[in-house]
Amino acid sequence: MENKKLNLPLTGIPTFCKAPLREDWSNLQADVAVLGVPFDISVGERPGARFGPKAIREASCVYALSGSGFYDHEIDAYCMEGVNIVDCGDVNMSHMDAQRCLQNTYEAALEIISKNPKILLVSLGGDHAVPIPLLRAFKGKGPFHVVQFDSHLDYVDERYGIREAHNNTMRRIGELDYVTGMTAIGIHGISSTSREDFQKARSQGFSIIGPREFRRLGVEKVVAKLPKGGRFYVTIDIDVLDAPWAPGTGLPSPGGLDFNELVDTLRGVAERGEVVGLDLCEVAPIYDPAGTTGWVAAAALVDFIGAIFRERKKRT
Ligand SMILES: [Mn+2]
Repeated sequence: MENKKLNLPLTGIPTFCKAPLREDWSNLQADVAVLGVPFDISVGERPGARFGPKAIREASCVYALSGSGFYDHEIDAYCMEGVNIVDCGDVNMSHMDAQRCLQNTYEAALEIISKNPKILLVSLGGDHAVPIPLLRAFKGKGPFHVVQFDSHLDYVDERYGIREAHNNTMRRIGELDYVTGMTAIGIHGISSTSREDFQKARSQGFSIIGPREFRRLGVEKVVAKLPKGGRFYVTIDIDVLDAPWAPGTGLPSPGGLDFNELVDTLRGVAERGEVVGLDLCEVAPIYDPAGTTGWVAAAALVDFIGAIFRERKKRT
């Protein structure tokens, strides 16, 4: 009897897409480095996003890579064909010290992208404060435009003396001199960000598109608002999706985008320019007994990574 190990989704160690685990980041020799950031100390409401990386990785095992990718008949292409992924494991979390966790996140991201300059860093949050240290680590990768998919604008400057929580993210990112512009897509519902902060964001050139405007324009015209041939960092807060799509999150948000709207826009971003990095945050599986949110997040990431490398191939 043949004793070859079957690489089935339900067997083995659940790394992202069952990619090899690499704990030595000095020479990764891959296209994509996946990094988990199980941090959820910055939320003011419901924690649980620390379990996000595990939930996304577990769901992603259904996309265990064989090298040939996955056929998508609607675009007649193999998603992820030839894309070489490694899973770098998780950032060290010191559960008594939020600042140290964010510092560790910065150092981990910096180590991966400085030692592997061509690699695409894909980070799995964690709450949405995680992009603050991530984007600081991208200082050598600028200039670029940040595209945010989110229900909330996360543009609060300071509240109760707190400046680096998950509702301060875009404010802090906008302060980086190598971030040349920002576009927020899907912002909806009653927000934690005030009218004054929305006005301030717009006055600083932050383009904000809610779901109603998104649907009025359609994906193509939304994408056309991004700089053509630009370089993009993409941050996805899973609560950009309508609440039934992503119940496993701290602040489920009715009135959001549906899955195809998110994925089609991500494909559009990949087509529009060069994606230099991305993260997906706020998956909190403890609120989602059906486990759907991790699956939705994994599917969106696999589709987006596939689109990025498909477009890169077309450009070369
Ligand atoms: Mn957010």
